[in-house]
Amino acid sequence: MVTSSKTFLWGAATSSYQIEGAWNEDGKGESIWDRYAHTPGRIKDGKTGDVACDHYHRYQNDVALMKQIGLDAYRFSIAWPRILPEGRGAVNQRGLDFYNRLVDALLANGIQPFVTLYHWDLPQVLQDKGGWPARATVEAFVEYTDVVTRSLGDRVKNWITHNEPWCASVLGQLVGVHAPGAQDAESALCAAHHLLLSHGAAVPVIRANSLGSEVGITLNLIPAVPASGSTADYDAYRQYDGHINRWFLDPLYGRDYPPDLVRDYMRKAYMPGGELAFVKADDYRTIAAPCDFLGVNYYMREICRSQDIPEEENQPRDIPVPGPEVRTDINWEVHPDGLFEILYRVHATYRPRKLYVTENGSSYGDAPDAEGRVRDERRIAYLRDHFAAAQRAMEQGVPLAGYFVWSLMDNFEWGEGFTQRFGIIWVDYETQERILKDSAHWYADFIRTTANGRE
Ligand code: GCO
Repeated sequence: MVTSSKTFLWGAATSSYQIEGAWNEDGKGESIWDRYAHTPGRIKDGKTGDVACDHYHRYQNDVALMKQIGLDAYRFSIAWPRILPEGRGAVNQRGLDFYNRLVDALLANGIQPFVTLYHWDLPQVLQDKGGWPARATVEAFVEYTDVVTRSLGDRVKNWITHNEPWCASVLGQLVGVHAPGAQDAESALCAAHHLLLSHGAAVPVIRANSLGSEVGITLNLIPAVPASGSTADYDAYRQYDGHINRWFLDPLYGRDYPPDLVRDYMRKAYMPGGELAFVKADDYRTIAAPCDFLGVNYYMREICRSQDIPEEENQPRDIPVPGPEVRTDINWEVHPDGLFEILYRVHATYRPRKLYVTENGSSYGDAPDAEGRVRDERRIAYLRDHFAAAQRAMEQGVPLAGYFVWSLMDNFEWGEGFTQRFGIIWVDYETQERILKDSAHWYADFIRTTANGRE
């Protein structure tokens, strides 16, 4: 498998709360993830991101490891409460300084920074004023974006406004398994709308402050299939696909919210104040601001089975339940074809100018052996097969421009704490020692030889 384009970027991704630590240093304010992780019972292993990978203090060493792997690009996120501890207003220069140093270190090593502005660590003070369900948070995000892009915009040329607004709204406000841990469908829909709106409102600010830069948003997209040809399973599929994919893709590409889902949500009384009452004049136009790329995070497919009728009346089941042998340690099915499917579908339906796989990777717990080597063959196979699926999509005309492996290093996996290891670099959380896993060596070789024909 050879990716022919000379400009294709091979990278790795992380996010601020998952790796930085230094949760209350140098003037940083509290984030909703600090508050959530500090609340007993929220995180599986009872741990927090207070220290995590201590990347805040070890970034130079981490950039050197990226260089050793030969990464073209590195995707990371900025912790809003480091920059604006009060959410708005006074700027904390020491917070900006950290990201300036990081960006300079990356550029000095020939690594392009891809900056995510929001990977879920909202300042707690803004949560106290209503968080994403409150429309005022949109303005706050635009202010924060302005501060960050004025400071870094001369050197950072790739900006991602939001990471996975579905997770930030649905997991955070409806299911309650992410910060802030609310369980309220009405506020989840408002939060989703304000995340999208703040994306669109931020786009022109980024363009003005960071000349010649490219701007996009990252969605977690899940290709779904009905488990059978039954009408009930098709409807389960329609709802799932609508809820995860179309609810976000449609408005970003100028289509308003999908009417079938609006009907479902009205029926379930999820619409605060009546049908789409949270959508104000011009919101759709703002959300659909033309972007340069779409970031796709791909981890799994979903096989949709209706819960509405008894199993015995809903047969045959055409797609079997995938067995444990094809699952990673977090119990997600390994299904590389799904990456091809979702990239192709997004390209065919929405025509983004350019796409990046902004995250793809696997959780496998392989630990260092007696020689200190981490033999994570399953991760190598996972990456090889997903790279091949992306390659097939490109052969079908999908304008894919880069691929970011999740993750550069093992880190704090949200509600799972440190129980899941997604990294191509092993992290010993006691000593902060890093070890390049076999997958990192394989990736380094791949980038040097196969990819881009660089040798
Ligand atoms: C997400 C986030 C990452 C996760 C990764 C593995 O997709 O949920 O962007 O922060 O760690 O996806 O779950």
